[in-house]
Amino acid sequence: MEQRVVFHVDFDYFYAQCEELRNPELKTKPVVVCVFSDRGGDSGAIATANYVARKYGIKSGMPIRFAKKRVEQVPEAVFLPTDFDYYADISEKAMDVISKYADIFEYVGKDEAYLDVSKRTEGSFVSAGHLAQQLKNAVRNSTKLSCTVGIGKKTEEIFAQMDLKTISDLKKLDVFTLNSKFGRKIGAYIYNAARGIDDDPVSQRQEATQYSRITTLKQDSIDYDFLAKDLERLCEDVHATILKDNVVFKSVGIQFVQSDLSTKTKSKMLKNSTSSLDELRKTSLQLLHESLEGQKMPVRRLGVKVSELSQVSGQDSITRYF
Ligand code: DCP
Ligand code: MG
Ligand code: MG
Repeated sequence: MEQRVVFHVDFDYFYAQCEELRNPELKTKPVVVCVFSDRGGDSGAIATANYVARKYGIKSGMPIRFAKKRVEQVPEAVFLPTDFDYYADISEKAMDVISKYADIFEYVGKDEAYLDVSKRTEGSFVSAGHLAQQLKNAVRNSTKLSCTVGIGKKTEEIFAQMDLKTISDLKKLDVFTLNSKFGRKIGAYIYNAARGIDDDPVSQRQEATQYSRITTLKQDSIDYDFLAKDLERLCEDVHATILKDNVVFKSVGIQFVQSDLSTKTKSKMLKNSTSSLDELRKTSLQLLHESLEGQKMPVRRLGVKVSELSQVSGQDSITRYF
């Protein structure tokens, strides 16, 4: 097999960096971007934080209340709500630039992509290094964003701390040690990659395979009528996307995140594919009814999902409009 060179590109502290872009004064302050839940107050979690805030131990996924505690003594710390449309705009511009540097471009998410550059670098890591630098410059010039290409600075620092210089040093470590340093996902990846096991091809992403919506309830509950109200709203939301993307679905599912944060799901396959809101609503409510039988633990978050999708082409079915 010819030498493959694949870049992993990831924007640095993405949402927080976007916030700094439109308000450069933030740069020297701890900036924390929060996903406030529908419950009001400080209920919710941290989406991300800039590196100044991370020095205080603030990180993604942390409850907002904990993060505020960490910077109690830092009056200039800034807590902002997410602005997804704005981040999506910036991401789109940057991804446009980045994709020009790839033979094959795989979009992973708003702040992440894989680029197969084997052809244009002729498998040379030296020319890949130059290409990576050009890519970073181009992204910075067009959007002012900074990004990381390759394994990244933080991983490099951990490798240095562990006195790891070569792949054969890395190979001497067992997967548990790696997991404890890098977390399970990255630990396992490094363990395999050090052994040359990573043949995942870079490929353009497929169309969506499911649509889902989830919401945090105003209060934990096992009351059918209370849950049904939110569920109907979620169905309408999902349905709007289905119409926009012109797809039909054959499977409907609902999801509970219970008060102890454990998850419960239930789904149903329909006889025929459909895009009918009525059918979506009816099936979800039936699933809700069945799921609540014998349910003891209150539900904290409620979700709905449609899958087994197909694209509608040509003539629309009459049910599409109901
Ligand atoms: N994100 C989120 N909730 C999480 C993790 C991430 O909402 N638990 C969002 C906010 C991040 C974005 O996704 O800005 C990208 O995630 P990354 O894991 O790439 O994290 P960052 O880009 O924020 O930081 P880094 O510089 O470590 O890549
Ligand atoms: Mg990132
Ligand atoms: Mg990322």
